[in-house]
Amino acid sequence: MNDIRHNWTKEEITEIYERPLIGLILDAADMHRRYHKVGEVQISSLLSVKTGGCSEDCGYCPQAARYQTGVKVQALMKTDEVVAAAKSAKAGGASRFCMGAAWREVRDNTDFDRVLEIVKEVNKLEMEVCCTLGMLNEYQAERLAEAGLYAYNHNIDTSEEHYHEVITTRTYDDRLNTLEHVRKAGISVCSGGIIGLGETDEDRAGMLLTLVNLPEHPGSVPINALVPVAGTPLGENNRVPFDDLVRMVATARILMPRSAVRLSAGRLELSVAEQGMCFLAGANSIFAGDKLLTTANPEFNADVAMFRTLGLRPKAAFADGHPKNREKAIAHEPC
Ligand code: SAM
Ligand code: DTB
Ligand code: SF4
Repeated sequence: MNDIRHNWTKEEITEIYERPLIGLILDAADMHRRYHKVGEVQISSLLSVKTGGCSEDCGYCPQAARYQTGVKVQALMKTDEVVAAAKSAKAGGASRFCMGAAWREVRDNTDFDRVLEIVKEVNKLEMEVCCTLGMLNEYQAERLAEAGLYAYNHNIDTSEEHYHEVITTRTYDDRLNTLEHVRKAGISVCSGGIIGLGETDEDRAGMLLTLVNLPEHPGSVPINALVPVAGTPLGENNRVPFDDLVRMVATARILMPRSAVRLSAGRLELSVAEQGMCFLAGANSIFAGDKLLTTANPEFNADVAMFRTLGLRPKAAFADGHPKNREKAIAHEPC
Protein backbone atom coordinates (compact mmCIF):
# COMPACT_ATOMS: atom_id res chain seq x y z
CA MET A 1 0.00 0.00 0.00
CA ASN A 2 1.17 3.53 -0.73
CA ASP A 3 2.29 5.12 2.56
CA ILE A 4 2.34 8.68 1.22
CA ARG A 5 -1.28 9.72 0.75
CA HIS A 6 -3.18 12.98 0.44
CA ASN A 7 -6.69 11.55 0.41
CA TRP A 8 -7.21 10.52 4.02
CA THR A 9 -10.61 10.71 5.66
CA LYS A 10 -11.30 11.81 9.21
CA GLU A 11 -12.73 8.36 9.95
CA GLU A 12 -9.49 6.64 8.90
CA ILE A 13 -7.44 9.04 11.02
CA THR A 14 -9.71 8.52 14.03
CA GLU A 15 -9.34 4.76 13.66
CA ILE A 16 -5.54 5.15 13.90
CA TYR A 17 -5.67 7.65 16.79
CA GLU A 18 -7.93 5.34 18.82
CA ARG A 19 -5.91 2.13 18.41
CA PRO A 20 -4.81 0.48 21.67
CA LEU A 21 -1.76 2.51 22.71
CA ILE A 22 0.97 -0.14 22.55
CA GLY A 23 -0.20 -1.38 19.14
CA LEU A 24 -0.38 2.20 17.88
CA ILE A 25 3.18 2.89 19.06
CA LEU A 26 4.45 -0.28 17.34
CA ASP A 27 2.66 0.62 14.09
CA ALA A 28 4.19 4.10 14.19
CA ALA A 29 7.62 2.68 15.06
CA ASP A 30 7.43 0.39 11.98
CA MET A 31 6.67 3.36 9.77
CA HIS A 32 9.42 5.38 11.42
CA ARG A 33 12.02 2.68 10.80
CA ARG A 34 11.05 2.49 7.12
CA TYR A 35 11.63 6.18 6.47
CA HIS A 36 14.16 7.39 9.08
CA LYS A 37 17.35 6.39 10.81
CA VAL A 38 16.31 5.10 14.21
CA GLY A 39 17.67 7.23 17.05
CA GLU A 40 18.48 10.24 14.88
CA VAL A 41 16.82 13.38 16.23
CA GLN A 42 16.88 16.82 14.67
CA ILE A 43 17.68 19.55 17.17
CA SER A 44 16.17 22.97 16.60
CA SER A 45 17.00 25.97 18.67
CA LEU A 46 14.37 28.67 19.18
CA LEU A 47 14.93 32.37 19.70
CA SER A 48 12.29 35.02 20.18
CA VAL A 49 13.72 37.85 18.09
CA LYS A 50 10.74 40.15 18.70
CA THR A 51 8.74 39.52 21.83
CA GLY A 52 5.25 40.41 23.04
CA GLY A 53 2.86 43.22 22.14
CA CYS A 54 1.11 41.18 19.43
CA SER A 55 -2.24 42.44 18.13
CA GLU A 56 -3.76 38.94 17.75
CA ASP A 57 -6.04 37.22 20.27
CA CYS A 58 -4.69 33.63 20.15
CA GLY A 59 -6.16 32.24 23.37
CA TYR A 60 -3.03 30.29 24.32
CA CYS A 61 -0.44 32.95 23.70
CA PRO A 62 1.45 34.88 26.37
CA GLN A 63 2.63 37.36 23.73
CA ALA A 64 -0.80 38.78 22.83
CA ALA A 65 -0.87 42.43 23.94
CA ARG A 66 -4.43 42.14 25.22
CA TYR A 67 -3.60 39.57 27.94
CA GLN A 68 -1.79 40.46 31.18
CA THR A 69 0.90 37.78 31.27
CA GLY A 70 3.95 39.69 32.46
CA VAL A 71 5.80 39.17 29.15
CA LYS A 72 8.03 42.20 28.49
CA VAL A 73 7.72 43.72 25.03
CA GLN A 74 11.02 43.68 23.18
CA ALA A 75 11.71 45.25 19.79
CA LEU A 76 13.37 43.27 17.02
CA MET A 77 16.85 42.16 18.10
CA LYS A 78 19.97 43.43 16.36
CA THR A 79 21.58 41.26 13.70
CA ASP A 80 24.82 40.64 15.60
CA GLU A 81 22.93 39.57 18.77
CA VAL A 82 20.93 37.02 16.80
CA VAL A 83 24.00 35.71 14.97
CA ALA A 84 25.79 35.29 18.31
CA ALA A 85 22.81 33.28 19.62
CA ALA A 86 22.81 31.12 16.48
CA LYS A 87 26.54 30.38 16.88
CA SER A 88 26.04 29.31 20.46
CA ALA A 89 23.05 27.12 19.45
CA LYS A 90 25.23 25.45 16.81
CA ALA A 91 27.95 24.86 19.40
CA GLY A 92 25.28 23.17 21.54
CA GLY A 93 24.44 20.72 18.75
CA ALA A 94 21.51 22.46 17.03
CA SER A 95 21.31 22.02 13.26
CA ARG A 96 18.30 24.30 12.82
CA PHE A 97 17.87 27.82 14.14
CA CYS A 98 14.29 29.08 14.36
CA MET A 99 13.51 32.74 14.94
CA GLY A 100 10.09 33.76 16.21
CA ALA A 101 8.47 37.18 16.05
CA ALA A 102 5.25 38.16 17.81
CA TRP A 103 3.76 39.66 14.69
CA ARG A 104 0.33 39.16 13.16
CA GLU A 105 1.94 39.39 9.75
CA VAL A 106 5.10 40.56 8.07
CA ARG A 107 5.10 44.18 6.86
CA ASP A 108 7.37 45.52 4.17
CA ASN A 109 9.42 47.77 6.43
CA THR A 110 12.93 48.09 7.88
CA ASP A 111 12.22 45.32 10.41
CA PHE A 112 11.61 42.89 7.55
CA ASP A 113 14.79 44.11 5.85
CA ARG A 114 16.65 43.29 9.04
CA VAL A 115 15.08 39.82 9.25
CA LEU A 116 16.27 39.18 5.67
CA GLU A 117 19.78 40.29 6.64
CA ILE A 118 19.68 38.01 9.71
CA VAL A 119 18.55 35.07 7.56
CA LYS A 120 21.52 35.65 5.20
CA GLU A 121 23.99 35.85 8.10
CA VAL A 122 22.70 32.74 9.93
CA ASN A 123 22.71 30.88 6.63
CA LYS A 124 26.47 31.41 6.45
CA LEU A 125 26.77 29.29 9.62
CA GLU A 126 25.60 26.24 7.63
CA MET A 127 22.53 25.84 9.82
CA GLU A 128 18.98 25.29 8.56
CA VAL A 129 17.43 28.71 9.05
CA CYS A 130 13.77 28.87 10.03
CA CYS A 131 11.46 31.79 10.82
CA THR A 132 8.00 32.12 12.28
CA LEU A 133 6.81 35.67 11.70
CA GLY A 134 3.04 35.37 11.20
CA MET A 135 1.24 35.74 7.89
CA LEU A 136 3.20 36.27 4.67
CA ASN A 137 2.19 37.24 1.16
CA GLU A 138 3.68 35.60 -1.92
CA TYR A 139 6.26 38.29 -2.49
CA GLN A 140 7.48 38.22 1.13
CA ALA A 141 7.83 34.43 0.97
CA GLU A 142 9.92 34.80 -2.18
CA ARG A 143 12.16 37.38 -0.55
CA LEU A 144 12.74 35.06 2.41
CA ALA A 145 13.55 32.21 0.03
CA GLU A 146 16.04 34.41 -1.84
CA ALA A 147 17.70 35.30 1.47
CA GLY A 148 18.25 31.57 2.01
CA LEU A 149 15.44 30.67 4.39
CA TYR A 150 15.22 26.90 4.71
CA ALA A 151 11.92 26.49 6.59
CA TYR A 152 8.95 28.58 7.71
CA ASN A 153 6.90 27.66 10.77
CA HIS A 154 3.22 28.53 10.62
CA ASN A 155 0.95 26.33 12.71
CA ILE A 156 -2.68 25.60 11.92
CA ASP A 157 -2.97 24.92 15.66
CA THR A 158 -6.25 22.95 15.69
CA SER A 159 -9.12 21.81 13.48
CA GLU A 160 -10.94 24.18 11.16
CA GLU A 161 -14.09 23.71 13.31
CA HIS A 162 -12.39 24.55 16.62
CA TYR A 163 -10.22 27.38 15.30
CA HIS A 164 -12.65 30.25 16.00
CA GLU A 165 -12.97 29.11 19.63
CA VAL A 166 -9.27 29.86 20.08
CA ILE A 167 -8.52 32.74 17.68
CA THR A 168 -10.92 35.30 16.23
CA THR A 169 -8.58 37.87 14.69
CA ARG A 170 -7.74 35.71 11.65
CA THR A 171 -9.21 32.72 9.89
CA TYR A 172 -8.09 29.19 9.16
CA ASP A 173 -7.97 30.13 5.49
CA ASP A 174 -5.54 32.97 6.30
CA ARG A 175 -3.23 30.32 7.77
CA LEU A 176 -3.61 28.01 4.78
CA ASN A 177 -2.92 30.87 2.35
CA THR A 178 0.40 31.63 4.04
CA LEU A 179 1.34 27.95 3.92
CA GLU A 180 0.64 27.98 0.19
CA HIS A 181 2.85 31.04 -0.33
CA VAL A 182 5.64 29.35 1.60
CA ARG A 183 5.33 26.14 -0.40
CA LYS A 184 5.27 27.96 -3.73
CA ALA A 185 8.41 29.89 -2.78
CA GLY A 186 10.22 26.54 -2.35
CA ILE A 187 10.65 26.96 1.42
CA SER A 188 10.16 23.87 3.57
CA VAL A 189 6.80 24.07 5.34
CA CYS A 190 6.80 23.54 9.11
CA SER A 191 3.24 23.30 10.36
CA GLY A 192 1.50 21.54 13.22
CA GLY A 193 -0.56 22.46 16.19
CA ILE A 194 -1.31 22.38 19.88
CA ILE A 195 -3.24 19.89 21.95
CA GLY A 196 -4.90 20.91 25.19
CA LEU A 197 -6.88 23.84 23.77
CA GLY A 198 -10.23 22.31 24.81
CA GLU A 199 -10.54 20.43 21.52
CA THR A 200 -12.18 17.04 21.09
CA ASP A 201 -10.49 13.93 19.70
CA GLU A 202 -12.42 14.65 16.50
CA ASP A 203 -10.75 18.08 16.34
CA ARG A 204 -7.36 16.44 16.73
CA ALA A 205 -8.15 14.13 13.82
CA GLY A 206 -9.42 17.18 11.90
CA MET A 207 -6.16 19.04 12.43
CA LEU A 208 -4.12 16.09 11.17
CA LEU A 209 -6.54 15.74 8.24
CA THR A 210 -5.79 19.31 7.14
CA LEU A 211 -2.04 18.74 7.37
CA VAL A 212 -1.97 15.38 5.61
CA ASN A 213 -4.17 16.51 2.76
CA LEU A 214 -2.05 19.58 1.92
CA PRO A 215 -0.54 19.36 -1.59
CA GLU A 216 2.73 18.19 0.05
CA HIS A 217 3.12 16.88 3.59
CA PRO A 218 4.88 19.51 5.71
CA GLY A 219 8.63 18.95 6.04
CA SER A 220 8.19 19.27 9.81
CA VAL A 221 5.14 18.84 12.00
CA PRO A 222 5.44 20.35 15.48
CA ILE A 223 3.14 18.76 18.04
CA ASN A 224 2.86 21.17 20.98
CA ALA A 225 1.21 20.42 24.31
CA LEU A 226 -0.36 23.62 25.58
CA VAL A 227 1.83 25.41 28.11
CA PRO A 228 -0.94 27.11 30.12
CA VAL A 229 0.13 30.68 30.89
CA ALA A 230 -1.64 32.70 33.58
CA GLY A 231 -3.46 35.71 32.14
CA THR A 232 -4.33 34.00 28.83
CA PRO A 233 -7.90 32.70 28.29
CA LEU A 234 -6.54 29.12 28.32
CA GLY A 235 -4.24 29.69 31.30
CA GLU A 236 -6.40 27.52 33.58
CA ASN A 237 -6.59 24.56 31.20
CA ASN A 238 -5.38 21.20 32.45
CA ARG A 239 -2.11 19.82 31.12
CA VAL A 240 -2.68 17.15 28.49
CA PRO A 241 -2.12 13.56 29.62
CA PHE A 242 1.16 12.24 28.18
CA ASP A 243 -0.60 9.40 26.36
CA ASP A 244 -2.60 11.92 24.30
CA LEU A 245 0.69 13.40 23.15
CA VAL A 246 2.02 9.94 22.28
CA ARG A 247 -1.15 9.27 20.26
CA MET A 248 -0.79 12.53 18.32
CA VAL A 249 2.87 11.86 17.58
CA ALA A 250 2.21 8.27 16.51
CA THR A 251 -0.75 9.23 14.31
CA ALA A 252 1.24 12.05 12.68
CA ARG A 253 4.11 9.62 12.03
CA ILE A 254 1.82 7.08 10.33
CA LEU A 255 0.08 9.76 8.25
CA MET A 256 3.22 11.67 7.26
CA PRO A 257 6.00 9.06 7.09
CA ARG A 258 8.71 11.31 5.64
CA SER A 259 8.09 14.38 7.79
CA ALA A 260 10.02 15.32 10.89
CA VAL A 261 7.58 15.05 13.79
CA ARG A 262 8.67 17.53 16.44
CA LEU A 263 7.94 16.96 20.10
CA SER A 264 7.61 20.68 20.79
CA ALA A 265 6.21 22.75 23.68
CA GLY A 266 5.36 20.85 26.85
CA ARG A 267 8.47 18.66 27.20
CA LEU A 268 9.31 20.15 30.58
CA GLU A 269 6.34 18.34 32.09
CA LEU A 270 7.35 14.96 30.63
CA SER A 271 9.67 12.41 32.21
CA VAL A 272 12.48 10.89 30.14
CA ALA A 273 10.41 7.68 29.97
CA GLU A 274 7.39 9.58 28.59
CA GLN A 275 9.53 11.42 26.05
CA GLY A 276 11.09 8.06 25.20
CA MET A 277 7.63 6.76 24.31
CA CYS A 278 7.18 9.74 21.99
CA PHE A 279 10.51 8.99 20.25
CA LEU A 280 9.48 5.35 19.97
CA ALA A 281 6.20 6.53 18.42
CA GLY A 282 8.06 8.44 15.71
CA ALA A 283 9.02 11.82 17.13
CA ASN A 284 12.39 12.72 15.62
CA SER A 285 12.83 16.38 16.34
CA ILE A 286 12.84 18.64 19.41
CA PHE A 287 13.31 22.24 20.38
CA ALA A 288 16.38 22.35 22.62
CA GLY A 289 17.53 25.17 24.85
CA ASP A 290 16.26 26.20 28.25
CA LYS A 291 13.69 28.59 26.77
CA LEU A 292 11.08 28.18 24.05
CA LEU A 293 9.92 31.69 23.08
CA THR A 294 8.86 33.01 26.48
CA THR A 295 8.31 29.84 28.55
CA ALA A 296 10.71 27.29 29.99
CA ASN A 297 12.05 24.19 28.24
CA PRO A 298 14.31 21.44 29.64
CA GLU A 299 17.88 22.50 30.51
CA PHE A 300 20.64 21.70 28.01
CA ASN A 301 22.28 19.22 30.40
CA ALA A 302 18.99 17.40 31.00
CA ASP A 303 18.59 16.88 27.23
CA VAL A 304 22.20 15.73 26.87
CA ALA A 305 21.54 13.17 29.62
CA MET A 306 18.26 12.10 27.96
CA PHE A 307 20.01 11.59 24.60
CA ARG A 308 22.60 9.41 26.34
CA THR A 309 19.98 7.37 28.24
CA LEU A 310 17.81 6.78 25.17
CA GLY A 311 20.66 6.31 22.69
CA LEU A 312 19.65 9.28 20.57
CA ARG A 313 22.01 11.31 18.39
CA PRO A 314 21.67 14.73 16.73
CA LYS A 315 20.86 14.83 13.03
CA ALA A 316 23.20 16.86 10.83
CA ALA A 317 22.00 20.00 9.04
CA PHE A 318 20.74 19.51 5.46
CA ALA A 319 20.73 15.71 5.83
CA ASP A 320 17.49 15.74 3.77
CA GLY A 321 18.94 17.97 1.08
CA HIS A 322 20.11 21.54 0.77
CA PRO A 323 17.58 24.19 -0.29
CA LYS A 324 19.64 24.75 -3.43
CA ASN A 325 18.88 21.15 -4.22
CA ARG A 326 15.26 21.06 -3.03
CA GLU A 327 13.98 18.57 -5.62
CA LYS A 328 16.39 15.98 -4.26
CA ALA A 329 15.03 16.60 -0.76
CA ILE A 330 11.44 16.11 -1.85
CA ALA A 331 12.19 12.98 -3.82
CA HIS A 332 14.25 11.25 -1.15
CA GLU A 333 13.52 7.57 -0.96
CA PRO A 334 12.79 5.55 2.17
CA CYS A 335 15.91 4.22 3.85
N1 SAM B 1 3.28 35.13 15.65
C1 SAM B 1 3.61 34.06 14.81
C2 SAM B 1 2.45 33.13 14.57
O1 SAM B 1 1.52 33.11 15.40
O2 SAM B 1 2.47 32.41 13.60
C3 SAM B 1 4.81 33.27 15.25
C4 SAM B 1 5.04 33.01 16.71
S1 SAM B 1 3.80 32.02 17.54
C5 SAM B 1 4.20 32.24 19.25
C6 SAM B 1 4.30 30.35 17.13
C7 SAM B 1 3.46 29.22 17.64
O3 SAM B 1 3.73 28.96 19.01
C8 SAM B 1 1.97 29.36 17.60
O4 SAM B 1 1.45 29.13 16.34
C9 SAM B 1 1.51 28.27 18.57
O5 SAM B 1 1.27 27.08 17.87
C10 SAM B 1 2.72 28.12 19.51
N2 SAM B 1 2.39 28.53 20.88
C11 SAM B 1 2.22 29.80 21.32
N3 SAM B 1 1.91 29.81 22.63
C12 SAM B 1 1.88 28.52 23.04
C13 SAM B 1 1.61 27.89 24.29
N4 SAM B 1 1.29 28.58 25.37
N5 SAM B 1 1.68 26.54 24.36
C14 SAM B 1 2.01 25.81 23.25
N6 SAM B 1 2.27 26.36 22.04
C15 SAM B 1 2.20 27.69 21.93
C1 DTB C 1 6.06 25.64 17.53
O1 DTB C 1 5.26 24.83 16.99
N1 DTB C 1 6.28 25.74 18.84
C2 DTB C 1 7.23 26.78 19.12
C3 DTB C 1 7.64 27.25 17.69
N2 DTB C 1 6.78 26.50 16.84
C4 DTB C 1 7.71 28.66 17.34
C5 DTB C 1 6.70 27.83 20.02
C6 DTB C 1 6.22 27.30 21.33
C7 DTB C 1 5.85 28.48 22.18
C8 DTB C 1 5.47 28.10 23.58
C9 DTB C 1 5.09 29.28 24.39
C10 DTB C 1 6.20 30.27 24.59
O2 DTB C 1 7.34 29.88 24.95
O3 DTB C 1 5.94 31.48 24.46
FE1 SF4 D 1 0.65 36.84 18.09
FE2 SF4 D 1 1.65 34.54 17.16
FE3 SF4 D 1 1.04 34.84 19.78
FE4 SF4 D 1 -0.92 34.69 18.01
S1 SF4 D 1 0.57 33.06 18.47
S2 SF4 D 1 -0.76 36.19 19.69
S3 SF4 D 1 -0.01 35.74 16.25
S4 SF4 D 1 2.60 35.92 18.65
